[in-house]
Amino acid sequence: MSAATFLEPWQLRAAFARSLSDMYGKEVPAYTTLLDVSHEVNADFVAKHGADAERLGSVARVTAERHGAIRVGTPTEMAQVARVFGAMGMHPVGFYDLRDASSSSVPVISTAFRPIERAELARNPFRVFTSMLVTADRRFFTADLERRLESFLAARTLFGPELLALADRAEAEGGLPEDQAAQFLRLATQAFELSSEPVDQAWYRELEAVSAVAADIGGIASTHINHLTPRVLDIDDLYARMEARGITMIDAIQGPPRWEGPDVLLRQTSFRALAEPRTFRTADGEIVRDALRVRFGEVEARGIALTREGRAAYDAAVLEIDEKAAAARAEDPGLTETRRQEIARGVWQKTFPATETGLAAQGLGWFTYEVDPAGFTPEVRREPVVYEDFLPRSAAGIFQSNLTSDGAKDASQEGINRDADWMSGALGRELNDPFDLYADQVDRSLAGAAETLGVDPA
Ligand code: OOG
Ligand code: NI
Repeated sequence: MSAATFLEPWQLRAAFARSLSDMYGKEVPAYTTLLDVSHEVNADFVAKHGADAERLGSVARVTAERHGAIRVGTPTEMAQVARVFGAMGMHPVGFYDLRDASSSSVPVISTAFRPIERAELARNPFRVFTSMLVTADRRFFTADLERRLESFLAARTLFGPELLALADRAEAEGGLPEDQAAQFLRLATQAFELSSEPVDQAWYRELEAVSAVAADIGGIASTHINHLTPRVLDIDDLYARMEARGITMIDAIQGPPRWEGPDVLLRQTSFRALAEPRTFRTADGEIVRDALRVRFGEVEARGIALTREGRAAYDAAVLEIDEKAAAARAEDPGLTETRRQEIARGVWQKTFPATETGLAAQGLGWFTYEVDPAGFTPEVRREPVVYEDFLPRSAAGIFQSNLTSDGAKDASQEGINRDADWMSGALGRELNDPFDLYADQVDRSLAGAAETLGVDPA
């Protein structure tokens, strides 16, 4: 018997990412275009910048890397999805509340399922941004609508018993034999296919009037992958190339501005959701064909992970850019995106040091330390830690920029409290804190380096 007859969680994760990508490429042809352009951008960037280009990940890892986004309706569904991803060595990390993320808001809270160990990330970093509807939030849903949503959601099954049983077995036994792995992957992929079942038109439209995201989640009896996002080494280049191909991108690249210093956190952009044919059942039972714009294409560039101090500086910089842009807009209502970017760059230059050494010295970014014992005197190399997570405000921007309508939010109502503890309870699992994971990675590298050098890490 060969070793391939048993698949470990990372092999399930890698195979699932490929299977999902193949399925999504068939469903959304524009995704394939995005992959082609991403490959071109990465190849050209490496050709131009040589070894430096791969400082934040080898071109092989970056080009194969994806994140997905899915949306579910209830804590029960959330706990089930956690079991499916748990089988693949993907654990919930971080809590995102998108109900209040600046001016754009959507009625969901989210976490990301991803590998958490450095070695596991290196094997395959696939991650999935997972959102769940907050039906109890009165700013979005009346008590009556909440009740009807809850009964609709309670009556559907997103993940069948066979899939969940295989997931539990994989998690308990550290993988699955080949035939069960194949079945697990088939069922898991199927769970995220776009269903061809007719959508109840009146119900979908009623929810859509409140929030298009609520309709996408609670208006249909199944779920689907919303987008799969490739990673690029130069997102500004990608943006320009997509526009040159006639694909209209959203107005801005979300996250930090382009500037001369090191890339931090995450920069993302997307193209507007495409019209996809769907069938609806009308109130008189008639089946009609129509189209929905829900699924879009997104791309991202990842930078250095920031410490808590670095993140606080980032959050303050984002607010300052908002204020400055608002003031500039008050003087000139036609403020261009280019001008806004200039404002952002100005704020960046005074917030962040222009070098990795500066980021490390000021304790703003995370770095690991490896000892290269090859030389006569061992050399300690500093390596940046890549940001593996998401940004709530960018996420809200990505959600919102692709919606056809703003929906209706009743600001006179009180929201309902949802936090990381609540999410952890819903998942029935520990919710990892991203800062703790980065700190742990750094501590381990320091301990390893100290051991190699034979010194006390303190
Ligand atoms: C998720 C939007 C957020 C990201 O990369 O920040 C997101 C969604 O549309 O379901 O994917
Ligand atoms: Ni995304």
